[in-house]
Amino acid sequence: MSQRRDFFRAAGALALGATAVSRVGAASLPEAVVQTSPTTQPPPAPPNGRPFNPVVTLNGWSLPWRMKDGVKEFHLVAEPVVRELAPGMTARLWGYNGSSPGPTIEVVEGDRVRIFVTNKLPEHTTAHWHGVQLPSGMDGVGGLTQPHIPPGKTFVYEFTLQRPGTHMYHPHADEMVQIAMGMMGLLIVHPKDPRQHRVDRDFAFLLGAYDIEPGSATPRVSEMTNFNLWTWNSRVFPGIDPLVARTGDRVRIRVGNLTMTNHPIHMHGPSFEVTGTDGGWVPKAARWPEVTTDIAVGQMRAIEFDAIAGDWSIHCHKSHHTMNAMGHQVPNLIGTDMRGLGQRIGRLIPGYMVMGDTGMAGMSEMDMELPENTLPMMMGQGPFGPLEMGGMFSVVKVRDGIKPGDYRDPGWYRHPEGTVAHEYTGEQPTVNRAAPTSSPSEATMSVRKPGGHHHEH
Ligand SMILES: [Cu+2]
Repeated sequence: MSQRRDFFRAAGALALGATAVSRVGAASLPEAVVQTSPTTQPPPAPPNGRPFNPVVTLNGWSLPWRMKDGVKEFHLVAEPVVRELAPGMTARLWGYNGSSPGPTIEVVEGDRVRIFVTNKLPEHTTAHWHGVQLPSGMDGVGGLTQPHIPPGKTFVYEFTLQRPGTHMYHPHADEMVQIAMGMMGLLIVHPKDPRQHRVDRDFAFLLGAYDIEPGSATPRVSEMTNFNLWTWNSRVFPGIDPLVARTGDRVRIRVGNLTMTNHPIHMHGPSFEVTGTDGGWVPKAARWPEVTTDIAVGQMRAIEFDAIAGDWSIHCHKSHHTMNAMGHQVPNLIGTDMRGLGQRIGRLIPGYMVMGDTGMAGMSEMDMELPENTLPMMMGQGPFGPLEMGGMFSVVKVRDGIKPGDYRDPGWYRHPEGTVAHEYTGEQPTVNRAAPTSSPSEATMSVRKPGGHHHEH
């Protein structure tokens, strides 16, 4: 509290003239670093303070700090941002320091932090430190533990990180609007001993959901269930960077969920273990192997695995969450003859799309006219054809010989000779099958009386 008073007293001294300058300088706000690029920025090793192994925020970045008298000072600015969700679509969101999600804050167990939060939004906000043990008055719940931060004002949060773990920050003020607009970020507390919980690659991202009408750019914040864009760090596939690792690396992926529904995150290839939650690290004896972990609303899961060479899909297993904006209200027309129907409806309702009569796979190959600023429902091109994915999907790309610290996309996996599924070109079997039937009773009949469906004319 005394630091906070000093801060405001010093800030107030700004008008007093030259003699006050040195005091103001000492108490000035740390620089608010801004980053608008959606490209993954692997952070450098910490320049000061306790050593730690930084995380790699997928399509994101970590916030630099200023060390002052042994306290790490960060400056978050809550503000409107423009975020590219994937090439071809940008969204008008709210975030921090130029991006949604905001930058990752990385600290070490035992660190004292002072986090300045400046509000450049049109309405009041707060910053809540999700899962962090701190004095109640630093918990950031507007109205309950502090007054809201009015537009144009800066508040200071100061506390000591008592245990290592993966946490999130988000407003606890008009949450329905502010979280739906993209206000969230990661807060990683590294262990005091960097050898503890050590991995070779440590990725982190937050699950998000938006409802953006095709052709518009601002989310509809009143939406409760019917979201149409499912994001990782406010990106959708193919805008989500791959998670790159070297064969044999121990890899951790930390995933936090700030959407309004659960997401079963599934990874192909090696099995993994859940090693951490918002509450801390899972004791070794309590871990079990998994290939899917369900992440409920407000939860965080850290998973770990030993990387095996290949291109391994990682995605939400709710199939509507691996699609982009056009996935709603499409009637199921499998088995329907709809030749020309799409064009005819399209003349009446521009941008209308009908589901294919054999499924939807054909959609990703169609060159359709879309409204401005939206994405095809399924997209992405792989080495063998269209990937037919969107939303919460990426690829864990594991290769031999990738250097530590190298996170660049290594391209598609070169499969060893003879290890790719391929067309069967041998002899075809000559089995006589019963003709397809349309109801169980007919099927029963055809079994009883083979050839009974043969009609003579
Ligand atoms: Cu999902």
